Amino acid sequence: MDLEVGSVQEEALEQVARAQSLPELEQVRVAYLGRKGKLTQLLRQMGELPPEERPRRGAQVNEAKRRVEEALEARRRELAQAEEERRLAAERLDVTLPGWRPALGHRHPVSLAMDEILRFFTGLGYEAVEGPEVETDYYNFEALNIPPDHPARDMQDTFYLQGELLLRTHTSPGQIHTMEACRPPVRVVVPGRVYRRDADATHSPMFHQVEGLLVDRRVTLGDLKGTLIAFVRAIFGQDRKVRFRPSYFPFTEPSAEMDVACWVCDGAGCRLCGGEGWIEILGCGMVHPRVLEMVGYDPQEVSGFAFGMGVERVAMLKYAVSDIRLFFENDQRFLASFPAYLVEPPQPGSPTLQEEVGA
Ligand code: 2NL
Repeated sequence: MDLEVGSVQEEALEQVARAQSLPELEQVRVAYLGRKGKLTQLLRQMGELPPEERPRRGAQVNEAKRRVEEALEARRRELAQAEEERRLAAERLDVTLPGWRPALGHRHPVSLAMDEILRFFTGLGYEAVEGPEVETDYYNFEALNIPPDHPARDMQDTFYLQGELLLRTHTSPGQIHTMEACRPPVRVVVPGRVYRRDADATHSPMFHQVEGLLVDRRVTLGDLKGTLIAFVRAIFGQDRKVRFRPSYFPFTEPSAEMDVACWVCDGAGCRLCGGEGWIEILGCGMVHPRVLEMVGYDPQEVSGFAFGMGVERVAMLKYAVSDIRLFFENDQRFLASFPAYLVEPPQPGSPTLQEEVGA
C-alpha cells in the first residue's frame, strides 16, 4: 500500500477509536469521508497520477474507505449502546420501594355522634327532616309558646338579623314546619346547626342539635320514657342506669331532663360527672297543648312527646373531649384520633327494641 494512503487510514482509524461521543464521531467521518475529507481528496488527486498507476491506487483508497467506514459503524454502535446504558442507569427506578399511602380523610366526631343518634331514631321509623337556619320570630319563639318577655329572646342570647329574622336557637322550628305541613301521625328527628350568643369551654356560638317529635292519638309519657330509655342505652351502654328529673320548658308540659349514670365512676362521683354521679343527656316532655293548637292540631284528639339534645355535648361525653372548641379548630391531630369504627353498624345479633328497654 502507498505510504500516503496507509498513513491516512491509520490516522483515521486512530481517531475513530478515540471518539467519545456520536457528534465527535461524526466530525471524524466528515474529516475523512466528507466532501473535503482526506480520503475523498486522495481519490480526487488520482487524476495527477500516471494512468497505469490509477487502478491500483483507486483500489487502495477504496479499501481504506471501506475499513474506515466499517470502523465508524462499529464505533457508532459502541457509543450508542454506552449512551443507552447511561440513560437507563439515570432513569432507574426501584419498583420494590414502598408506595405513598394516600392520606385518607376522617369522619368528624360531631358527624359520628350525629349519625349514631339519627340511625337509632330512623331505625325506629322516624324520618329525618331539615329546616332553614334563618327563621322568623314566630317559628323560633311564638309557635313554641315562648312568651315575649322570655330571657331566651334577649339580644344577649339570640343573633337577630334584619326585620323579623334571626338565626334559629334550636331546631324546633323544623318540627313546627313539619306539623303545619302534615297531619298526625308525625314521627320526625330534626338535625342541624343552631346559634346562641355564648362561648366558653362547653358553649359554642354555633353548635348542632337533634330534636325529635312524635304526635299521634293516645301518645303518653310512658311512650316518651320507653323510647328515650332505649335511646340513651343504645348510645351510652345497655346496662346504664337512667333517671328522669322534672324540669321546665315553655313548649312541653310536663317537662323533664334525662340523666345517665356516670360510666366512669358508676354513680360514686368523679371528674367526668362533676361529682354528681349522673350526667345530663337531653331535655324532653309532652308537647304543650298550646303548641299543638297553633299548628292546627286538636289537643283533645292527639298528643305527643318531644326531646332535644346537643350533639357536641353527646360527642364530648362519649369521646371524653373536655373543650367544645376542639371540634371547630380542625386540628388534624385531633380529628384523626376518631377512627371510623367508633360507629358500629347494627349487627345481626344486636338487641331488639324490647330487649333494649328490658321488656
Ligand atoms: C334541650 C331541650 C327540648 C323540645 C326540645 C320541642 C319541639 C316542639 C314542641 C315541643 Cl315543636 N318541644 N322540643 C322539647 C323538650 C326539650 O330540648 O335541652 N335541648 C338541648
